[in-house]
Amino acid sequence: MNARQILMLPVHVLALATGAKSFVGNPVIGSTLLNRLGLHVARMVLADRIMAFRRLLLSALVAPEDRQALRRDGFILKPDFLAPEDLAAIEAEVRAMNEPARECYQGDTVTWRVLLDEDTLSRLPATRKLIEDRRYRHLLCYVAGRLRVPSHWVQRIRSGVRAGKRDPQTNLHADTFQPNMKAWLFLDDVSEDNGPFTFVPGSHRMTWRRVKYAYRRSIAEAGATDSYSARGSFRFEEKDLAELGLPAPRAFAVTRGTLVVADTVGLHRRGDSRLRPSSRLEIWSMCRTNPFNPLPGLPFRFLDRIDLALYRAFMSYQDRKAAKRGTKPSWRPVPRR
Ligand SMILES: O=C(O)CCC(=O)C(=O)O
Ligand SMILES: [Fe+2]
Repeated sequence: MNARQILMLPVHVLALATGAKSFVGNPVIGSTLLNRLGLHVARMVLADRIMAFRRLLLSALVAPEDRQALRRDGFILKPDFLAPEDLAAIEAEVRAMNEPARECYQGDTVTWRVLLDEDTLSRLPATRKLIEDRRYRHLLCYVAGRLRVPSHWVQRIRSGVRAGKRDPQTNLHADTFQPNMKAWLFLDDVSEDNGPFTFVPGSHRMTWRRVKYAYRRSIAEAGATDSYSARGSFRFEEKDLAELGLPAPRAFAVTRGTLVVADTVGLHRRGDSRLRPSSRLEIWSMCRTNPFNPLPGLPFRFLDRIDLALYRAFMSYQDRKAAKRGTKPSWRPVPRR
């Protein structure tokens, strides 16, 4: 530990009570000694049990078969989630819209996002109808274990559009140690050829094998492997699946209008795209809460605005930090056309 890390020690210790996950950013989380004593796996198992409790509290939000699907597979799959005319209306307005966006470059892939806040949704009535649809909200809330899911984006992923290494999202990984929610409502048909979302069914479960595997990785992790794993999103090899007793990954080759709501503590990746360039357009949502809070929060929708204002402030702070360094932030602003 250096002097700065010692001064910051109280903050690093407090961060244990949050979703902080970086083995290199936090010397307590990355401590080989503490992880030998079970720190990482203890946080993982506790977060798993707390999410199970929160989902239990919210079980009335969804149908029994949806609860079963999430428990069994780690995702809920809803083909033809929308009526054809609603889907067509969303597509038309999203393809035509001209909103401020942000772009992230990862390897040869560009991810483009428009945040669906109040202001933007006021110009996108069909999309707003989806975001306010109770059936949609309830599915997302249940998987997130939270009474509110404020963050939605229009997202376009284009692969093979710039010189660069392989898209890092195509490596099999778990986003973090804690159960959480991500959702994709696809506005393009997705085939094996344009980078389908790919998930290992059942891999979200904290089985004894997963715990043993995570224990071993947590001891080795502070700086030992790739930078994503070291920052707390473990990358997996296909051969690890046998050790974990898991089946082969399933690629979601789906038609437009399919909704997938998944717990990305499970193992997943973006499939390779054989089409060069390829493009995938979707309404994308995510929700990651404090993993150790046993309660699902408050249902008041006006709080969404506060969450989104904080999010925008955080992004502007990243912009200023990058400007000071003379670099670009990882999510670069893309102004209106
Ligand atoms: O876009 C995808 O198919 C998956 C990307 C991913 O790993 C994620 O969003 O966590
Ligand atoms: Fe991921």
